[in-house]
Amino acid sequence: AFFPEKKVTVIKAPFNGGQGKLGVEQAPEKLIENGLLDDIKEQGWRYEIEDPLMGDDWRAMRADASDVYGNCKRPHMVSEGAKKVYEASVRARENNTFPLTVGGDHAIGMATLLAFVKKYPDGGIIWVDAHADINTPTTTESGNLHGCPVAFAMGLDQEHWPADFDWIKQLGHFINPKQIAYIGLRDVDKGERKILRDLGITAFSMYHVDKYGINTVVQKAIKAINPSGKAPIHVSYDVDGIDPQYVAATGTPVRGGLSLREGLFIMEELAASHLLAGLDIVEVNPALGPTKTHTLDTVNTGLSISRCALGDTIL
Ligand code: NNH
Ligand code: MN
Ligand code: MN
Ligand code: MN
Repeated sequence: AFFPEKKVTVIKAPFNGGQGKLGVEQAPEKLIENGLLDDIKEQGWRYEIEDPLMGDDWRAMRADASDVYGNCKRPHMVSEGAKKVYEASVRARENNTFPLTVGGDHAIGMATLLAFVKKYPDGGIIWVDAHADINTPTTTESGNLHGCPVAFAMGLDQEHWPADFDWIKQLGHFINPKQIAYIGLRDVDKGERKILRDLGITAFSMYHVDKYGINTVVQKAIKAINPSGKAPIHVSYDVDGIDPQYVAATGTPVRGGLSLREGLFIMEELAASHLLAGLDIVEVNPALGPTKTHTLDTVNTGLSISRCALGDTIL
């Protein structure tokens, strides 16, 4: 077992610099308010909390209009936030606790992935998302760095990185295109499609979920990233992978997504495999629900993802 002590490190990442909409930074508190920590305890895990972004003036950083590099918006802010989440994530890995990182926007995914492969160079990664988040500073159309974390973690297009990201180059490791698989894609930019094709990255779009069913898709994804069947698996879960009918309170909803059950099945199956070794839950934005009910549904979906990850099957 990867976590003999059954201890979770909840890494709060109330970060919003990777995209344009305020409110996503409220998610860690909202999830905790609605029972995240009680759930963890009830499922037989102990926990500790890390709050690596505490104490910095993120509002001032966000307001700094000079923080632009080419197309990229707020590279300094994103780099600072990601570095702090990376360090907290490395500490959790060193202590062999289960890192549950709660965003915030998905820019912090570069941090959790890099900490994961530092500990487990041959680990597998599943990225659940409507989007591929593999834009580079060159391909990004929006300039939002939450659309780029996989490219940074893979070391793509380094010649065009803002200098703020030198710390990633200096780590001396990146993730390998063979060690990641996507589930849930349905809004992939042109430049991203080319990268996915050129690098031969395993990607299951909603078309594949419809065609094969979610069970087969999860089995295929596990096999692709973990041919030995023994490697640990980290999941970076953007809640917008699930359909907006269940997850309306998120910054870039895309229709035609995973059903709530399909979205939870992914985590149930990985928990049952005993290979799951870390989870990010990102892009819950409590400020964006059209009604309070929508916001609560979204928060509850985040909580369900966490419970499925840490639990065994019901029977
Ligand atoms: N691909 C778009 C971009 O790079 C959208 C990214 N938005 C996300 N990603 N929510 O998960 O801006
Ligand atoms: Mn997304
Ligand atoms: Mn994402
Ligand atoms: Mn079991």
